[in-house]
Formats: sequence, C-alpha cells, structure tokens
Amino acid sequence: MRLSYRQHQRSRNPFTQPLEELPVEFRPKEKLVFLSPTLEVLFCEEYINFKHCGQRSQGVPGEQMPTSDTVTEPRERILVHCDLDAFFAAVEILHHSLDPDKPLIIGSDPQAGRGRGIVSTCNYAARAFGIHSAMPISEAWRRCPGHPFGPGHYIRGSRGLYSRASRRVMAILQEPAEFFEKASIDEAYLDVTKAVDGDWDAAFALCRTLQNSIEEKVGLTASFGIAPTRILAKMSSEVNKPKGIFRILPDEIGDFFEGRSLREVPGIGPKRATQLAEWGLVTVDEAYVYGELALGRMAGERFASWLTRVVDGTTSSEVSPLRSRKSVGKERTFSSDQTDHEAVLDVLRALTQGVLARSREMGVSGRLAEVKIRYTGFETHTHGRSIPVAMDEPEVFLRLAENLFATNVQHNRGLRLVGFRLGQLDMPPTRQAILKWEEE
Ligand code: TTP
Ligand code: MG
Ligand code: MG
Repeated sequence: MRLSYRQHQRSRNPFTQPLEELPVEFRPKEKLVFLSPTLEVLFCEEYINFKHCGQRSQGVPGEQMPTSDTVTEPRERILVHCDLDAFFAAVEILHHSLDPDKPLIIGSDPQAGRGRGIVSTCNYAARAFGIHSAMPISEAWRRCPGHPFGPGHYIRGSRGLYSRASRRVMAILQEPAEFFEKASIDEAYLDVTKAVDGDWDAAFALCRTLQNSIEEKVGLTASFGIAPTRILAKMSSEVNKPKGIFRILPDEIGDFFEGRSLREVPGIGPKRATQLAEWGLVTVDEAYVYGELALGRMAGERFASWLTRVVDGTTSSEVSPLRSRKSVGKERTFSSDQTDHEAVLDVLRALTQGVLARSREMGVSGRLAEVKIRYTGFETHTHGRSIPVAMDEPEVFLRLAENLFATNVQHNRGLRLVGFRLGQLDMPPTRQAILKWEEE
C-alpha cells in the first residue's frame, strides 16, 4: 500500500513499527509428524534464519499504489472506523493528571531546541501552536518552547501505558462488531452491518454509545467514521475530530469528495499530490471528472482506477484482523543475560501460551511457529517450523517451540532475549483434534 507522508513517518516510528516480515530464508532440516483427525500424516517444514547483531529486515516503505484495497464486496456493508483523539497525549494527561489546556508534546528529547528527533504526538493545545506528529522536535520547540522559555511540556512517553489503554478500548469496540480489526494502537475497523441490521441511523447511535462508553470506562475521547468502505470510514473519522462522529451514506460519497483535497485521501502522499497539482488537479472531484482514462495517462492506470473506485465506493469493505497483521508474537528481554537454559525454556513456554491466547482472542490461527533467541552480544537467530494447516492449539505450538529451542539453542552461551511468534496466519481457525503422536 502506498504510504502517505504521515503514515511514512509513522512506519519509521518504533512505537508503531510494523511487525517484522516473516523470514525469507527457508532451510528444510527435519520433518516432524502430526496426525490429522482423518489420520493423514502431516509433515512440517523447518527453516532457520540467522540475523546477526540485531539487524532487522525492514522493508523501506514503498511508493506503490495500494493493491490490497481492491476487493469489491457483493453486499453493502456498514463499516465503522474509530480513532482515539491525541492518543498518547491523552493517556499521559490522564495518568499524570496534567492540565489538558497546557501544550503537551510527546517525542524525543528536545534538548532545548537542539534535539534531532521528531514529535510522536501532541495534545490539541499544542496543535494550536502548529505542532503535529512527525514534525522535527526542534521545530516544535521553536513554535512552543518548554520550561523556562515557554509553556510547552515535553515528555518522552511510556509505551506500556499506551498498550494497556489501547487494550481496554479495543475490548469495548470489539463487543458489538461482527468483524473486528485493530488497525493500529489507537484505531480499529468494525463491521457493524449485522449488529445494526443494516440501519445507518442505528450505526450512528451505536457509535455514540461506544464513544460514551470509552470516555466513561477509560477516560479517553474517540472519533468515529461510518461509511460503506474502509477508506471512506477512515476519512470520516477525521472529519469531526476530536470527539466527533461523521457518516457518509452510500449516495453521499460524491458530495463528500466535492472540493476535498486529494491530499486528504489516505494513500495520496505529498509527491503524488504535488504531481497532480502541477496538472491542475487539487481536489478529488476535479481528478474524478477528469476521467479515469485521461487521469491514467498522466498518473498511471493503477492510480486512476484506484481513485475512481474510491469515489465510486467500490474499494474494500472487508474487516479482518489478517489485513493489519502478519503475525502474533511476544518476546522477553532479560535484565541480565541468562545461562540457565531450563529457566529460559519456561519463559518461552509462558510466552507461547500468551501468544496462543492472544491469537484465539483475535480469532486467528497460524501455520508457522518461530522461536527467536538473542545471545549475549546481540547475535539473534530465529528458528521456524511450519505445519501444513493453520491451527490455534496451544499444545501443538508449545511442542514446536520447545523442540525448536532445544534443538537449536547453543549451549554454554548467555541468552539475552527469547521470543515466540505465530506466523502465516489464517482464519477462521481450523480446530483440529490433534492426536499426539507420542501417545500412540
Ligand atoms: P494518530 O491517531 O495518527 O494521532 P493522534 O491519536 O495522536 O491524534 P489524532 O487525534 O489526530 O488521531 O496516532 C496515534 C498515536 O500513534 C499517537 O498518539 C502517537 C503515535 N504516533 C507516533 O508515535 N508517531 C507518529 O508519527 C504518529 C502519526 C503517531
Ligand atoms: Mg488518533
Ligand atoms: Mg490513529
């Protein structure tokens, strides 16, 4: 998916970094046998992927057009997109009982204006100074200096707090949704078609109820967008921010885009917007009436076809946790390097249980078990094994994890981190009664 400037900046941010891509290097090593209920013998493939010195294999965000947002659903859906308002800032204000009317800036150390990092986010009082996410922290300081030069309150932020608040909000949002997808730490898509029986007014009322419930139970404000496709729902949730609700009915899409800047469409970044502006196209309706064919000659067929479908309301309305996630994982870094590998194995078991509990909660199963081991000195190895059908049985993955750890860990070396990841996700779970081959 093409990333907007904001999303591009966000993908660089460690707080919102996408999970690592699954390893590409597969090396068959050992076959492990499972028996399916029909007594078929299932073989597992194993690979090993070595990553040294903590180098992560991160893809540079591409500039291509979205490919995944193209599925046309046969039936009209009612989708909701919820995004929390100034999320990190709101959590900090709540936690430290800060004054919400004083500018709060969360990001890297401003070093009295000489800091080289960026702003993660800021509250609405700071936004009044023109500060926004991904702005250089030095620029934020110039606009609103911190103590003793100005009213700005600069903090680094604390991730644990945000994940906890996020989980509480997600639990509230998940409840009425037939399909639910946590799209980032502070936003989620809900398919509420069934919950509201296809009634758009009931969808509006449901959002109001959810908004109140989040405020009462978690103390945070959220904005909601209601629309027939994902991209329209996401754009709507921005319209009345903060604490807003905005709805685009299927026959209102054209009106919604009239006079609306192309830059507001997620997926249109500054480069593309500038290119279009040079051709005299600034708003979505201008680009649309220009015609798909002519637009395609200027900006590429894929872009033209995608933008046309956005305005026609025929881009994806699928809500599925698999869209936002490639894997579910947990890892633990030890405060001092561990030499007792049995104790580490216990931690790995607990992590694996945690991952499987999480995946069950999300309603996903997986085909790949991956164990990550980081030795003293940061040398990191991941060992994976895949099974032929996706499952969500903790038993299966516990055995895989134990086996991967026991056969691969290098003895007599200190361990700095251990982790477990469930990959090659699928849904709904294929709940299979597994016959344990050891018990035969
Ligand atoms: P956003 O939802 O983009 O921003 P926000 O919730 O702070 O503000 P808004 O009211 O406009 O929704 O991002 C959610 C959180 O993700 C945000 O609070 C902090 C974090 N974040 C970063 O760390 N870096 C970034 O560049 C962005 C955009 C967000
Ligand atoms: Mg937000
Ligand atoms: Mg967000």
